[in-house]
Amino acid sequence: MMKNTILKATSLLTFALILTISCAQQSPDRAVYTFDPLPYAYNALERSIDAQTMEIHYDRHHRAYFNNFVNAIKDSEIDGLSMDDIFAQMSTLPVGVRNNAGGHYNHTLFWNIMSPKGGGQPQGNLAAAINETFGSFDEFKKKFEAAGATRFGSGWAWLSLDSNGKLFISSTSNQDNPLMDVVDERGTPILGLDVWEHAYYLKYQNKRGSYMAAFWDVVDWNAVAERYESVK
Ligand code: MN3
Repeated sequence: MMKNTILKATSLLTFALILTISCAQQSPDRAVYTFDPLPYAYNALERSIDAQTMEIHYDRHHRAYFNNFVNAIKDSEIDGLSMDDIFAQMSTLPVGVRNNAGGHYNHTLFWNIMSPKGGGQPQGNLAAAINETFGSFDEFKKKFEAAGATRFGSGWAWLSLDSNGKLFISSTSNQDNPLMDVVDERGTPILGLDVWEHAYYLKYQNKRGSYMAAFWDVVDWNAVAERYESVK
């Protein structure tokens, strides 16, 4: 009788332990990956980026990166981690994850730092930090455009904050970004420009410089400043 009770108690305890472990593995704040709607119409940035390019870029290129990313990590150990945590261990992951995780994150950032109400100049703390780091807004733009122009082949130009909260400009190849542990200059990007030919070829053909110059007319400096304040 006594033995039976102990056995019952033991199996109840084992059951409770298994339940606890399986609950812990499915953490309630598990990150969810989403392919968010474009925050404006395809033709909203027409003065710099034509509607057909926007549609193909968002609905085909970005959507493919997103789908491939989700499929590549499905049921793996990193499924559910935040993008930041995935980028921090990029060097240990397959190249397919690197390209598609980067492709998804980079494009999401890109859409959200542009707006039909964009253009002009940054204000406040961000403007002060840009002036202090690069000398002036015009000098900053020159250096940023140079980073995009000298990126051979496909990649991105970035304005990021390093771990000391200091601004820096860099460029990365393919779909890499400054959050990845595989890049030389690491930080948190607050502004990014896609310099892949698919981002500009229909309107600008091979004139990457003209595309980069036109980009400033649609940069949403309020959105960039918000990112700056939240990272700083
Ligand atoms: Mn792209």
